[in-house]
Amino acid sequence: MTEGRNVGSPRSVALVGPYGSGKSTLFEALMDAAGAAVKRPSDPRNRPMTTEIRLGHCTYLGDPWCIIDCPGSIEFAHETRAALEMADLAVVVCDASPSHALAVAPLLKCLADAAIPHMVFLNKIDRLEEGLADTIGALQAHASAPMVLRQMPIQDGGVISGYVDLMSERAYRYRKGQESELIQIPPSMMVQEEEARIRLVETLADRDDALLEKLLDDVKPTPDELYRDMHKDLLAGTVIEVLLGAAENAHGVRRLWKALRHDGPTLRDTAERRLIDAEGPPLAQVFKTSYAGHTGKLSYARVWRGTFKDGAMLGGTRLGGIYHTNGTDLAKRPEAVEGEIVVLGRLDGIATGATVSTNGTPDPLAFPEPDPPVYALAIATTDRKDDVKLSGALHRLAEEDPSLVIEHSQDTGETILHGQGEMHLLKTIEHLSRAYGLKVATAKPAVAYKETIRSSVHQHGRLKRQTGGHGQFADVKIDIAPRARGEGFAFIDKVVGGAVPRNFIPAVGEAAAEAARRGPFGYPVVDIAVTLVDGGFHSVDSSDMAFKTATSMAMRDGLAGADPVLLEPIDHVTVSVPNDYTARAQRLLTGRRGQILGFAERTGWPGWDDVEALVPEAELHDLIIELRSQTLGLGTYRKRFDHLAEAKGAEVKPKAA
Ligand SMILES: Nc1nc2c(ncn2[C@@H]2O[C@H](COP(=O)(O)OP(=O)(O)OP(=O)(O)O)[C@@H](O)[C@H]2O)c(=O)[nH]1
Ligand SMILES: [Mg+2]
Repeated sequence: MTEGRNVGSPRSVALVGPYGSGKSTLFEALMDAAGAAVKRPSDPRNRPMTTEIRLGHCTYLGDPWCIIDCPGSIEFAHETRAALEMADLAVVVCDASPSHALAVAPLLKCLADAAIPHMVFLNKIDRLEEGLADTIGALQAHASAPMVLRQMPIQDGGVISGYVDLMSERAYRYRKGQESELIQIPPSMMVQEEEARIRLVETLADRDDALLEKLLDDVKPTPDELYRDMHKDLLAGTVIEVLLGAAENAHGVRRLWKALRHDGPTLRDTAERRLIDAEGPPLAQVFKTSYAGHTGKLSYARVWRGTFKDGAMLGGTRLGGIYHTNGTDLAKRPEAVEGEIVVLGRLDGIATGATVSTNGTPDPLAFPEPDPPVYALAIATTDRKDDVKLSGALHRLAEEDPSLVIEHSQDTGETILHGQGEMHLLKTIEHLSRAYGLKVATAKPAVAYKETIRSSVHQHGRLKRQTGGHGQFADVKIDIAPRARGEGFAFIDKVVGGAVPRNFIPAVGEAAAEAARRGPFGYPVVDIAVTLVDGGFHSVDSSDMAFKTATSMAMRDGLAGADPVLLEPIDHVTVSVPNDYTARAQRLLTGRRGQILGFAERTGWPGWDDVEALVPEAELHDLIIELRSQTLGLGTYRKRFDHLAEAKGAEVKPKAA
């Protein structure tokens, strides 16, 4: 058996997988096995959900590693996606029960699409009730490559007490929190073991002619040959290696460590995959930004090439500190070497995703875009004095979290946070309070209603005021008419014979447009044409002001009499769900006044459907919450504004003046 390939540079592994599958527990078990100190939750049975990545620097059998514990919740998926971009390998941690397989599907697809090498760790086998073959079968349905179970469980009175490693053909008995004990393969398992091993070798031989020849000649390949193949297949994504264990008891953790060492890609493999030249000036890429009290801006980065020393100039910015971190504490380092994941201090002006070098500004490297937001809240400071502070804090928040979008709505005047779900925004608001001392009130964002008119009117507006010496006089006659939806506001001047002198006409146009900003229901009036047809003036008492006032009066009375109606925004919504849930998604949309346009297979997603519908925006606020709760958290949607439609029904209330 080889003692691992000579890899030198630190390697990085991201622990990913569905929410609650045991990634953080496994992270701690891996760190323990490597003899590295790690902070544990006060009550391991009641672990908090992971919402931010956690780095674990350690050495295993002489090799340096950085393990990244990633959030599993879809609401923090961008944090995970960014970490994956830096990793040599992803370990997909999932519950070993077959009923959890569907929850892993989007992640397996994401890893295959992004060509990120990955293996699977089936966790919680201590309470597995079904056969593992069912789990592999269920997972295989969502995988892009054949899955091979590398370990065969040893059953003992209904529990899994150990395993046979099919590549080295060694058997181990689990010992809680300790290294497993090497044992003889139970004689009763010999036949089964041989069959399982042949299946594994056959899968590997599909991509290796030399191995296939051996198989045909009945020559037993050496473990080294198998390791080599597994490494190659893992790198190419042509086989998905499956390991098993129980993180909580540290079962299967050392086996996983060895698989990482033997089969996992090296920094060079990853650099090649990401098209990064081996030769060239030092190069690092930032994948996370955070602000921490007195330390200031911190940029999490992986060094793709060369070495960075503290104080170096990176494209005009002086590097102010290099650290390792476990999420809470920072440990200062003199330098960051090739392959390392580090935290770089005070890289002002350098954004998440950017590349840095000691030699000018390097070419950018690919970096994932966050998913469009699906949930929004309007926020306001509880103390108006904090408004300026809030705007600064929001600016930083957006820098720290690319999956957060901050909008100052022109239509409603609200400040709106758009994010990935309720928990995401809750965490954001908590962060505002903790890091910036800002208390904000939240509300469902107001819908940007509009209004229009359904009939034409002719309206006369006349201002005649005599106060002391100088008076005010203006007279306008306007036609207000509806225009087709989407045509907007128009002002037309049809005055003949100087009834309203040229120089006052712009004032009439401005006042008409101004009056249309707030119609009889309190919302902006759209799709109307205002035509000035006639009027009158006084050579002394007429002014721009007088004409504006007369026009406003005419508009106010005219709009009220022109059969006004509220318009509500209707969005084109595409809901994506596994096709078991298609009917449910349709019901959910019709229950929200949605008009179903149809459904079709989601492009590139076998087994998923896209349901298209037109849905009033007023009904979309908590759509994601209900959708997720009805689809094991898998359903998602995107939307775009489609049109304004006359609002019918009691759900639309006129805006208070
Ligand atoms: N029975 C059993 N429970 C486990 C095992 N590993 C983890 N758990 C439990 O599963 C729950 C979730 O564990 P975490 O490690 O927080 O899961 P996670 O994947 O990090 O969760 P998120 O980060 O929120 O996605 C906890 O209650 C753990 O105690 C295991 O091997 N066996
Ligand atoms: Mg976790």
